[in-house]
Amino acid sequence: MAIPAEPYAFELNPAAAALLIIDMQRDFLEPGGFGAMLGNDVGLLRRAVAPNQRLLAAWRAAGLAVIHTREGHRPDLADLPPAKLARGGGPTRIGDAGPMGRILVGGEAGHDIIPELRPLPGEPVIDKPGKGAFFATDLHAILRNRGIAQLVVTGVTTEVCVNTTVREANDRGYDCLVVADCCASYFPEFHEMGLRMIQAQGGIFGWVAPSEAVIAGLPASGLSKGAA
Ligand code: C5J
Repeated sequence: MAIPAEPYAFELNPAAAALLIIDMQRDFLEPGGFGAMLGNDVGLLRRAVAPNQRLLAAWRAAGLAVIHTREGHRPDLADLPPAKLARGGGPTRIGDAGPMGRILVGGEAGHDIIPELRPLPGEPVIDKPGKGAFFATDLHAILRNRGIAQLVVTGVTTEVCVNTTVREANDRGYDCLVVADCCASYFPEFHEMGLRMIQAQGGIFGWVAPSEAVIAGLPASGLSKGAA
């Protein structure tokens, strides 16, 4: 099915496609989380919640593969590079105690995916220590083992973990379709530029489309049941 997209239509092969939802975590999206403690307006990120819910429901109804990611670190912070810990220079750091537990630490409430997009059993959750979902994770192996060649990518933030992951995926040979209204940033101008960078130069990193175009392009039901 050809999905209208920029810079040109994306040929979706449902049996070889996965929905990859990046870092829709409480620490980034909820008041009291890491993002908010850094002074960001989480309302800007929450704009992507309802579109993600609609796309996820349609994707699941079609029986296609879903993968979620979470950015975070071990409780002992052994996988946290000192440079990442120090970055920002402010008083609030990864591993510090916050209203939702230790910031960006696995097992803490803030590290979890928001309840609106809770993963179902059988949907892999990739825990990643970096911005890209391929760095220091088994995502590439999971995708290859399932015959996935196309990634429909959503999540936060557009210019950081979404863009980094799409670039990593592109270099590994995946075709990426980024869903514009299912991504968001604390900085609207970075969101716009992040999307433009992906589709520039004939789709140098991939394609961009709105969620309604993706939903309209999904098969009626159950094409690849068991693939997720
Ligand atoms: C950030 C992310 N922005 N998921 N993480 O630090 O984009």
